[in-house]
Amino acid sequence: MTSTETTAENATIETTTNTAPSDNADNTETKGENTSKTTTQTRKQTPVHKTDFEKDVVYLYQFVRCPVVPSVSPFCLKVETWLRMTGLKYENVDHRLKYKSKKGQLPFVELNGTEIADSDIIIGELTKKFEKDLDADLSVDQKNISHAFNSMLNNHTSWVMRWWRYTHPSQFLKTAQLDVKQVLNSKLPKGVLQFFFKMGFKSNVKKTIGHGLGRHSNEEILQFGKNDLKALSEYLQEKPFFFGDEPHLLDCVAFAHLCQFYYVPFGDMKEYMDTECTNLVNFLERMKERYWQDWEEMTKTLGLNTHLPKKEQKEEVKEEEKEKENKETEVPAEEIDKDEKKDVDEKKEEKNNDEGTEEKTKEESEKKE
Ligand SMILES: N[C@@H](CCC(=O)N[C@@H](CS)C(=O)NCC(=O)O)C(=O)O
Repeated sequence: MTSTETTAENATIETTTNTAPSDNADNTETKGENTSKTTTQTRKQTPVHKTDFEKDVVYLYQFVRCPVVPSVSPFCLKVETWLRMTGLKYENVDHRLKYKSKKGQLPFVELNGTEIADSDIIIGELTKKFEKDLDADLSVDQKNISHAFNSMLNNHTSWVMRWWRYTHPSQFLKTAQLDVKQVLNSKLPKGVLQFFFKMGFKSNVKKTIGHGLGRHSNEEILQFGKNDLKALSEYLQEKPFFFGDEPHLLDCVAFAHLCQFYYVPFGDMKEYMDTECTNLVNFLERMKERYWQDWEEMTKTLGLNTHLPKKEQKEEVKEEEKEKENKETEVPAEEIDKDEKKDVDEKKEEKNNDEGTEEKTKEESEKKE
């Protein structure tokens, strides 16, 4: 999911993000100890959003929570799972989709006044800085297998899921039980926001065509996804984790992506996992038990920091209450279904004429701007 995809107020977001000047890490290294006065003075110069940071605490910027999975972004879920696996101290920043990284995406983190963007780069940098290599005990062969599976998950498997979400935005909203007002952090009526959300998602269909995956038939794409699941399932066998009794980086990455297939199901993916890859389903449960004990609480309250002691969550709860007060008219389910039918018809059109699609989506995003 992207900020471009999810926000009707994208222009504001771009502006907010881009006002931060370029890297100034040395300058900010000591700001954690600053008084609030100094913090205010330096805010304009700092390249980070969190100016009153605590030294060596990782501040994670990601999407809002969702009632069926902690994040509908596998990349955000990957970073947060990794932070939990390594036991590093971290906090989610409740930025209400205001920020993207300087590379234009989520997730990103801030550490000691410096931004680190991209899930793989975040994990790589934090691994070095805190000496938390989850794969330290793996053989060279195992590391290469891990690399190959990770690349598959990040660059192929995830596109199957993206393709489905982009081509079925209303169904995605319904399955993920997302409250579009909360996701977009807007007071506009829900119907208007759903419209923007759908347009944003649909404008991304062209990305799947650019990737190559989106050029295939629905059946072929779903089969590609199943082939990836099967490969993972056959490699996992009856082991608790991919490389034996203890989890490694691949377990983290696989968990983040498989959650999207199983808990925000699309096509017949969930049924496929339940019948053909039951070991993957058990693996998800195992990971949840070990690292996501607050899963129920977080998906119910949508709290970003349920891993922190209750006192530290207080401010966030207040924000959520304010948000609830702002809730407005719901769009009836039938409306969503009607829209979805339209989506499917439009998808058929898109498939028949790639160039036409690209023109159309370009016009849509121009209109949005
Ligand atoms: N390679 C990036 C991928 C992250 C990514 O695709 N993030 C999406 C959300 S799931 C995003 O923010 N996209 C914004 C965009 O592409 O404009 C990573 O591993 O962090």
